[in-house]
Amino acid sequence: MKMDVLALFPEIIAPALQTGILRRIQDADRFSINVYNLRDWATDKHKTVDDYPYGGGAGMILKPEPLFAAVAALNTESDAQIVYLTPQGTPLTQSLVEALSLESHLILICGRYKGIDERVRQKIVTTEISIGDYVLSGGEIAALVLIDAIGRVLPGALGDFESAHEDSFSQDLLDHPHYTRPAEYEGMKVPEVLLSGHHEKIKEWRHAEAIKRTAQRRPDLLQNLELTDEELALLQTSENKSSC
Ligand code: 9D3
Repeated sequence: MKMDVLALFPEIIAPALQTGILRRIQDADRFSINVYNLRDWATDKHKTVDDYPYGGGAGMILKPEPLFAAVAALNTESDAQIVYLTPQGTPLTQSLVEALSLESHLILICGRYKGIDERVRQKIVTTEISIGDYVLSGGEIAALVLIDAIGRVLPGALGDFESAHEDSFSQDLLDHPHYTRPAEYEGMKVPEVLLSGHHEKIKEWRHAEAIKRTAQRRPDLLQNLELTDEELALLQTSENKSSC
């Protein structure tokens, strides 16, 4: 996967690329990413990248020329998906992350101010993505979210332990509770089953906790799943409806 990022504040993005999984997959040549300052494609002596909106109103708009020039310079094979991060985009999901991770070349455009000139969207943007219904001050942090999510699903990103650990159904559920030593902390005990060494029982307990927690906090996630009778029975007991 090759990725190019166009931003007015590249310094928000660059340091995060030198940490953890993102650093590892770049070192392993699984992922090649470069972050560019859109100002590098401004043509006047003041390096202007924005201008006033036609029709008036507050806020500035990113000019078309630097964006067209930057994408032309970076999309040399003409095979890149051009992704614009915008509150008006398709909400980001794990399946969209997985689909994008199969692309060979992504060019991310991070907006600032009121956004970009509409003609850039019409002519060169192929995909518009939002990371959720809240207001950020620009696209850089949204791009970082997308980069991080894509990076960790690329081949070789997760160690054997991490990838083997995920069993088939746990992917669509919230996590079960986790504990580490000590077995008792200030009177709070780790559930007995986890200390038992009984792997089948532990697996069942974790699955049950994941189902209950998902029902409690994110019932919308269960709508898409076909629950077994045993799983449905877990959700009937009244204690799950109030506590947790
Ligand atoms: C308050 C101004 N908004 C009027 C409807 C427009 C607006 C423009 C630009 C709001 C935020 C932004 C900057 N945000 C992004 O560039 C952005 C974003 C976001 O704010 N939320 C979720 N996903 C994304 S992706 C890019």
